[in-house]
Formats: sequence, C-alpha cells, structure tokens
Amino acid sequence: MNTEPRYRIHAVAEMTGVPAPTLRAWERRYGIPRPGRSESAYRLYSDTDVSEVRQLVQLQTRGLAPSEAARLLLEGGPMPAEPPPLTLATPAPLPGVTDQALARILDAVMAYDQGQLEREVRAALYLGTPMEVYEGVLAPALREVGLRWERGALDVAGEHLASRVVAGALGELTGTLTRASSGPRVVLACVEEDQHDLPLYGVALAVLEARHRPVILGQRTPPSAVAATVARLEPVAIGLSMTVPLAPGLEAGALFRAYGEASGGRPWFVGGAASTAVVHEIRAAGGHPISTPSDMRRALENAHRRRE
Ligand code: B12
Repeated sequence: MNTEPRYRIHAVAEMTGVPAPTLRAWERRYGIPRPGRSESAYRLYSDTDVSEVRQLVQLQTRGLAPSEAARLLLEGGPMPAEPPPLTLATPAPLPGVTDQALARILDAVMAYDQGQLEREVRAALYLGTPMEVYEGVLAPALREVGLRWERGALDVAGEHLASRVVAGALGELTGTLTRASSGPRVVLACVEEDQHDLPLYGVALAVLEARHRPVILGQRTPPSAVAATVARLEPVAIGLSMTVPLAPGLEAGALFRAYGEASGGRPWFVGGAASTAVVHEIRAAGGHPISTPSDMRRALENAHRRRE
C-alpha cells in the first residue's frame, strides 16, 4: 500500500467518515493514525493511514473501545470476530455503491436540482441499514457540502438546499422507525443557541439500533426544556449536540452544570465538533464527552446491560 503522505485531514475525514477533530484526538491519545507533515506543517496522510483509520472504525463497530482498537492495530495482534447482526438489519451495501450514491447526491446539489436530489437521497436510504446509509452517504455528503461552501465552490443556497432535503428524508426515516419502537426513551437536543440539529438524526438512528426510543427536541434547547422533558418522559439518558462554540455570554461551566441538573442523575452525553473544546467542563458537571453515534449506541447498550 502507498505510504506516501498525500491527503489533507479533511479529505481523510471525507473518505473515512471520521470527523477531523476525532482524527486529531485519536492521533494525540492513541498514537494512530500517524500522519506526516507538509512544508507548511499541515498533517498529510498516506493510503496506509487511511486504511488504518478504516480498520479502527471497523474494530469499534465490533464493540472495541478506541484505545483497544488502536492497541490491536499498533501491535498487529489477532482481530476479533465479526459482530452480531445489527438490530435494524438489511443486507450490507455492496462495495463502491455508497460512494456512487454520494457522488450522485453531490452532483444534484451542485446542479441545484431539488427533484433529483430528493430522488437520490431517497434511493440511498435503501442501500444498507439506516446507520450505514447515514454514516456512509448522508453525513459525508453534508460534510462535503460544508467544505465546498467554505471553499466558495457552492453558495449558501446550495448548502441550505442540501441540508433541507437530507433533514427531510432523515426526519421521515427516524420518525417512522421511532413510531415502531417501544424501548426506553433517550432525549436528544442541541445545546443552547446551536442550530445544527442534523447530527441528532444520526444519533437517533444509533439510539434505535440500541433498542431505545429517541425523542428529538432539536435546535437551541436550553437546560429548562431538557428538565421539563425529563420530568415528563423519564428518559434513561440524554444526548446533547454542540457543533459551534457557545454564543458570547454563555459560560460553558455554568451551562453544563445546568444540563447536569436537568438530567436528574441520568447519564448524559455531549458530542459534536465544538464539544471537544469543553470536555473539561462537561466532565466537571458529571457529563460524558462522546464522539460518534456508534459510541452512543455502545454506551446505551452497556448502560442497559448494567440496569438488567
Ligand atoms: C448544515 C450547516 C448549517 C445549517 C444547519 C442545518 C441543520 N438543521 O442542522 C445552518 C444553515 C442552520 C447553519 C448555521 C450556522 N452555521 Co453551520 N454548518 C453547516 C454544515 C455545512 C454542515 C453541518 C452538518 O450537518 N454536518 C454533518 C454532521 C452529520 O456531521 P458532524 O457535524 O461532524 O456530526 C457528527 C459528529 O460530530 C457526531 N455528533 C454530533 N453531535 C453529537 C451528539 C452526540 C450525543 C453524539 C453521540 C454524536 C454527535 O455525530 C455526527 C454524525 O457522525 C457545517 C460544515 C461542516 N464542515 O460541518 C457548517 C458549520 C458547522 N457551520 C458553521 C457556522 C459558523 C454557522 C453559523 C454561525 C453561520 C452564520 N454566520 O450564520 C450558523 C449558526 C448558528 C448556530 N448558532 O448554530 C461553521 C462552524 C465553525 C465554528 N467552529 O464555529 C461550520 C463548520 C462551517 C464553516 N466552516 O464555517 N449551519
């Protein structure tokens, strides 16, 4: 495999579905992946690094903690057995099919063709389990749209079109699956002032895979709204998403203490790109920083086993 460093971190995030902050955190905490540096000190990843990141993800979907998965890869030990079938089982997608679906979705976005985009997104929903489609096609599509928008290759209207169509399809999918589920409830919300509720759908799919029932409160949810929902619905856990840094005037320590109180002793988790900067405040308030929807699924399954 090619060991020449050549991909920037956002390209690797796009290829593997692992967000850039998580790639940096894995490197810092576990020593893997092992990127080189460009002349201007950017991280540069080789094909071998990309393959190792994919293997790390694979091992985690088999139930290993990131630290264990990294140790196994670094030591080159025997790999664990395949995982049991997923709860929402459908046939695994054929290799390459999800990449093609992703490319067609991006073409439709670039052409501002709403009808075509809706057809492509809906067609993608049949390519695997909801989580596979979310992690393999829809989340990477949203991240790529974000990158193109940042680079000026797509204007804000294209970005809004993509978000709206993907949110619509994910909303229907999670709504249908939630109506058919009867497990213990898990409340999902964006932290105060955060409007990025798209990640909540991915977390909701993970909650469903763990045989729990998601209750999505959505954008900009203050601690008082979480507290009221907790009192009414008695969920077993709370998941908060934080994509952008807190608005001026909001102090992380005080805000997370309020979410901790709102959770009433239940486990509560905080994920999202901006949450990595406030892990200390989250932990100090009794919360659990978390990276991916799959981590949430495992955390709920473990908590459920402990309750039984
Ligand atoms: C879509 C989008 C919007 C939409 C949101 C639509 C919606 N309903 O969600 C709209 C138009 C509303 C929006 C608004 C803004 N946005 Co915006 N947005 C994006 C965009 C393009 C995609 C976000 C997304 O959905 N990504 C896909 C998701 C699925 O991936 P993800 O975020 O990595 O989440 C994964 C994990 O982090 C994890 N996760 C996340 N939360 C949780 C929670 C739990 C419990 C768990 C387990 C896991 C987990 O799971 C997810 C799935 O794998 C990004 C670009 C980007 N590069 O991400 C910018 C981006 C996030 N936005 C940005 C900004 C600045 C804004 C605005 C301030 C812009 C403005 N000037 O008005 C406003 C902000 C408002 C606010 N207060 O929230 C910046 C943030 C930069 C920063 N660090 O500050 C970004 C990065 C774009 C950029 N480079 O400038 N945005």
